[in-house]
Amino acid sequence: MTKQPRAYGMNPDDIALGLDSASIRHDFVEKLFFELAKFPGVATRNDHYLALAYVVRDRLLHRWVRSARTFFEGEHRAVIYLSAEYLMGPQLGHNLMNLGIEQPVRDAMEELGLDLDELIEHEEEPGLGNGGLGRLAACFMDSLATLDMPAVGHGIRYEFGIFDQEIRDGWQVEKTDMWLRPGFPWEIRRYGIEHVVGFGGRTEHAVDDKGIPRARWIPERVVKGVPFDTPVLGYATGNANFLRLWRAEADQEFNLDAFQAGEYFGAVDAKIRSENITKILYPNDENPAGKQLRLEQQYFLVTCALQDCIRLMLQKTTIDEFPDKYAIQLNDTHPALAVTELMRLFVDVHGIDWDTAWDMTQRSLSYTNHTLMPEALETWALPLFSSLLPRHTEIVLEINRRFLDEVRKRYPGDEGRLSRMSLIDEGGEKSVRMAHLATVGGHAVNGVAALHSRLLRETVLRDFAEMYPERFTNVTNGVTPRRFIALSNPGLTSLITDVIGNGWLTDLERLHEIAPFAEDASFRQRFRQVKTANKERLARWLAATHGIGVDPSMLFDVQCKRIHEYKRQHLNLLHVAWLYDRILRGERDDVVPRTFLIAGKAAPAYRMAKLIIRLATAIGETIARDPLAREFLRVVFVPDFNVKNAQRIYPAADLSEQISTAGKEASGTGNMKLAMNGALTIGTLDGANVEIRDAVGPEDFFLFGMTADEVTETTRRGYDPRGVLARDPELAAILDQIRTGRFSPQQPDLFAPLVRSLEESDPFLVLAEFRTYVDCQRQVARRWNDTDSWTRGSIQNVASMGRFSSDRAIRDYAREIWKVERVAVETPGGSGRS
Ligand code: F58
Repeated sequence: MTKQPRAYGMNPDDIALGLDSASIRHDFVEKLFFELAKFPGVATRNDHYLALAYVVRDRLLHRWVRSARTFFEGEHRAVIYLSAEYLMGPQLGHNLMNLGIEQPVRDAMEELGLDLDELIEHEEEPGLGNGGLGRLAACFMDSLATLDMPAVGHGIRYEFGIFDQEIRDGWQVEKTDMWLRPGFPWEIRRYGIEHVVGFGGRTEHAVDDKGIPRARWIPERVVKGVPFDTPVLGYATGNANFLRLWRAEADQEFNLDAFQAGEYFGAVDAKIRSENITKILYPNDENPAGKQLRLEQQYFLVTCALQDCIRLMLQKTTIDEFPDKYAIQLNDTHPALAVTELMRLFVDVHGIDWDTAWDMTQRSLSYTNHTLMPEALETWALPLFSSLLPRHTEIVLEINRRFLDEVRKRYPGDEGRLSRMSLIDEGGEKSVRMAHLATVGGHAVNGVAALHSRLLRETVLRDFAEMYPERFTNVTNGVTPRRFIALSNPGLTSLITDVIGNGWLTDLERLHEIAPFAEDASFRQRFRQVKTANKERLARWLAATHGIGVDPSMLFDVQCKRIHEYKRQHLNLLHVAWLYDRILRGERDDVVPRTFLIAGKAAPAYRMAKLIIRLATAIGETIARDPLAREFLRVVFVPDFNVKNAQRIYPAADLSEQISTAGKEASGTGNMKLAMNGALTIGTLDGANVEIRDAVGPEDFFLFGMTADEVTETTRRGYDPRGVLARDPELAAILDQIRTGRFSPQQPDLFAPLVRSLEESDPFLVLAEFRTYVDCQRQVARRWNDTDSWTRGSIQNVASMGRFSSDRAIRDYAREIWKVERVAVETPGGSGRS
């Protein structure tokens, strides 16, 4: 036990920090000087931002320390969220909101001649994720904290997050994300904690003094994992959780042997190799990269997180209580190695017998699936897996042997089922099926929307759902209304509060109370004013940062998400090309002035996605040059879609494009964020769209396209896009125009590969659904012309979004899967709940 000073004669609660503007101003100047060695006059905007962030961080530490103490001292089960990605978004504005100190801080800055909004704007976000999955993890962290549930999110502190996207000559260009360069003031490195992570090497098997067989893993190399914690404040509560991100470091700064032998560079090499593990986030959204470094990242995350859980609990209790202490959620299969790692820690390190360890592992873990697309399901080639993780390979094979025995007992003689269910895929090169491992190794599996969970049970995990039906559940995704309404759309927030009072941000079903106001003309007018102001704000930003001019009186038709063929941005673009053609031909009935805003990143190696971006920019340029068409149409590709930019776009949207091929989008969460901000959706019956439509009502949702079952049936029957083109000469003509350079006169064959892919295979039924989509867009235009009716629909959308709060999703997980409860954190001046 290290010697502790006698509580330093005081309690942390005694260190009071003023929340008034004078104290904030004083501390700000002090931080500028003592932390940054700057003083007003020579300080840069970044210095000002950092100084303010430190001032704010000081003011949230009490909550953090108090929450940590409450959880540590109590007998509670905590949630451990394991995710390879978190897209937290900018922190400053969010923390000010949650601390409730925005006004005094604004005043303090003003008194110093600074503008708080500029400092908030200055902050770069940590882009430690690709898209929906990473942002979901961040929304869940927000809700866990707000619902006072003890939780730690474990992840990877990538030095370089998702690339920044620039558009040059109409093409996507990737720029390295340097989020740590200006300094990330929110995190605190925990110097006392580090865990050793082994890779490669061999195993040894021996019998110990008690006659029990024991395995020993002798890794070939080891690295260290060190944690950095970022606080996650709850809203309207004194609770604060944290995100613990792990960075890899060399185990010894220099390998001494190599150094002494004069191999200076060899020694440095080893250091660099270790640190590479957490260098960079893989930028693929649906297709797993399959690279050794990626597997190293996954194991690194899992072992650091699990060793850390064990370290903490052993300070108070014994290892057998692990499942009572922790509910561990696997965010997709990226942390699925937790199954084998827990078994290794229990059996090899803590000497627990296999059966007990297996029971403990299963009771602790549960798994969320986020995709049905076969190519997106993770597998690892067995040779790679076993060379990197020899002991885990033995464990997987043993789990598999026992599991297949069970299958054999249940379904005697069913060889087909055995090979389908095996954790090892033996068709071709052997590989480990991570989704099977995660399903077998836990007690719950969930999909992320009702349709997706059903398809999961009926398709990719069908045999498992048959054998373990009680394991399968649905938890429909949700998003946090604090970031995606309160922070992004202050105008809407105060309008709602004006009519229904406070409290709805933590009880989102209460949004229903605004529904009756749809019939109130003056409310409708105020509601429209908010939307217009948001559109103007976006327009100002587009003009100032990208030199793009848009007209806020037009309908803002928005599709923002990763670029992927299944999401069908090209279907959207075909509609634009069709509108353009009609305008040129003078057929303008049912055409309303629209600005199409498209945003999203393409995986750097995904050629078709990059070509879709190029098509969007090409159509945009062509229309902008055409004096007639530009009166009716604009296409704007908004560069660098990330959380920060999303917060500008969602509040300004009139129409939300959710047009994936049914059965392909697991849930979608942008669909929820847009509807919460009053956009009407045009969409297919895919993912959570189904539930959004149920909530909103069919009148206020523009539905088109096949059901997931019809899509399956169409493909099964042998879909031929050429048949569609033969029946629809207008569509064929539009494809011809794109193919022959209408939008790329300098390079007429630029889009030939895209058109060819649609004509020859069209795996996502773009052509098959073109006509029904265009017809549905005509209804959109007609509805837009009736401003009052549109506004009613828009209000109805906001009013119906209560279910899609991530608070509801977290309550579902807590009740159905984790069995955790709210733990009130005592705050000196009351509960903190308002
Ligand atoms: C997304 N998946 C789903 N994966 O596509 C979306 O429907 C769903 O709403 C969301 O998860 C949340 O459940 C997704 O974003 C990734 O980004 C992975 C990153 C790592 C490689 C594999 C894909």
